[in-house]
Amino acid sequence: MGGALRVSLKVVLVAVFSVVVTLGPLVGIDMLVRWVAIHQGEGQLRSMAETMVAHAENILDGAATSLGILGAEHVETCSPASIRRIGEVVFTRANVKEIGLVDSGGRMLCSNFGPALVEVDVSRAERHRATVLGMLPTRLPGRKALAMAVGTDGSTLLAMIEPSTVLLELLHGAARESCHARIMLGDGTVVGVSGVGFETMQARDPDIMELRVASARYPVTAVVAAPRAALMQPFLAVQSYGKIGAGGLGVALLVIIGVTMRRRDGLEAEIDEALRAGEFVAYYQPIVDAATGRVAGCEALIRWQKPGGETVRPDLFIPLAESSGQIVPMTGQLMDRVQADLAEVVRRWPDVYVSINLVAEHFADAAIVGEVRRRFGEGPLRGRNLVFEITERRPLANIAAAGKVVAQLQRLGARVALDDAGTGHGGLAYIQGLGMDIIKIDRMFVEAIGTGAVSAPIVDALLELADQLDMTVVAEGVETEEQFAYLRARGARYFQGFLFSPPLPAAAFARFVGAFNGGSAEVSAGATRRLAAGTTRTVA
Ligand code: G
Ligand code: G
Ligand code: MN
Repeated sequence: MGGALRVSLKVVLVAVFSVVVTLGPLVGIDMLVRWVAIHQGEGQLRSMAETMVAHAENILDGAATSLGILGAEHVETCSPASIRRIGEVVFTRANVKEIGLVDSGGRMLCSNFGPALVEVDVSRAERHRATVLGMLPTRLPGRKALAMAVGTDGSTLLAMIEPSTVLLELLHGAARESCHARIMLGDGTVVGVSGVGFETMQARDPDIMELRVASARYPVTAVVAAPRAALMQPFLAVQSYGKIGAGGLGVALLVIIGVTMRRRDGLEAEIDEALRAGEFVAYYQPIVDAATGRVAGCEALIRWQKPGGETVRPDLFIPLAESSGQIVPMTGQLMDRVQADLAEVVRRWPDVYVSINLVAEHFADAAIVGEVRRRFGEGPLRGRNLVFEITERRPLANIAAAGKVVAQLQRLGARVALDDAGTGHGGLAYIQGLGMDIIKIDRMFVEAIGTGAVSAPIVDALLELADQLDMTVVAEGVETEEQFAYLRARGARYFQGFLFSPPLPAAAFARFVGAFNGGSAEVSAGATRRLAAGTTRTVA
């Protein structure tokens, strides 16, 4: 039941994860493009409104200047001379159409056009500090002007400005049909509009962005508004390409993750199946003793023997088995095999040992000690026929705990070897903290022998170290006579490598031992000759 629960939880997690992986980039790119478009649009609207306000201030400044000129000249009656003078000043200013004299009640009395014809009441206009602004009627029926007075105390001068000139036209092309801009007074009175009316625009699409910029000097505000959809318009292409890209990316990610997980899951399940079917077998690579010319032992190397006859090498499944924890039952089966495969060999040659690879997980607790005792307590293989290898390629979580496991294995008569010595960082710490018996020099360093260099300093250093610590050395990956001679000359005694033999199936290994250690006549003549030659060379 717990298993079923775990499976369905996994399915849910995978589903959620898939949705996130596929939709994540899509939503992300959409939000990003929208964000850029909105910010860019907002910036555009703001700069339009600022420009419009600056323009309106400019026009109002011009009118104020004209009023200032007349005020300085004390033009404050409706005399023919005053009216002529007003006419001259109006003529020089493009946007100001009329300047009139207003009485203390706020009514226009006369202007450059003569006596006032319509009732223009400044008190209906808006007062802002010293400035009065308002949309007031003109002498043309139905036409209003932006009226401006400065400092009205008592009778004063009033400038009538053509409102269309206050509004700077900034909407062009398609924007004229979809956007809205206006200049208005502080009380909301509209001076001029460009583009479509605000209500019209809002009726079409209520999702609108609006920006207002108010003048600091006059009661004038510019309003610019646009539908958000119109702001997105220039980004639609970017957005759709982005969506296609992001969608593709999401799907590709999902496929990659899916394939990897399936392959992993698949391989994990396959390994389970193979464990049940007993498809993991051991090959044995001889380790020879150059001092005696005999086989001292071997390393058990796991192979996956598939029913079809195919043999899979450990690099393809050991790493996964390690991370999935399957390495523990796998090593258990390997130990069962070893006991069965080598029983006969050990009966005839009781000193032959087998080296078994363990991983960090085995050294985390004492379970492995029980497993070894159970399998090797009765014989024929016993503790003294065993070596356990721990690689320094991958770190041990807890050296102190591992040291206890090592000590317990040693109490059963087994020895412990540092595998791949020199390739990792932990080597010396392992030797010191774990109390190892054997150093296996990695084939990487053995390979360096005789490739032009006169000496192989790491090999020399490892041999020296082993000598000082009274540890046994096994040289791995010995392939050439030259390597063998070099190592022999420096006191190495035990050798493993293709020069002597590749890993062999159990029966072939048994014959190999027979050939070297006496008994069988079936001899690997080459290997014997090589070993003998190496021995004599150093003895001589
Ligand atoms: O034999 P071969 O060169 O294919 O081995 C490749 C690697 O697999 C070697 O590093 C060897 O140590 C590792 N290996 C082989 N058999 C076992 C095993 O039974 N257990 C573990 N943990 N590693 C093994
Ligand atoms: O990492 P470990 O020492 O457990 O791995 C030993 C592996 O090295 C064996 O699986 C074997 O296939 C491989 N091997 C053994 N002898 C030689 C050799 O002489 N040359 C090469 N290239 N590989 C070897
Ligand atoms: Mn090994």
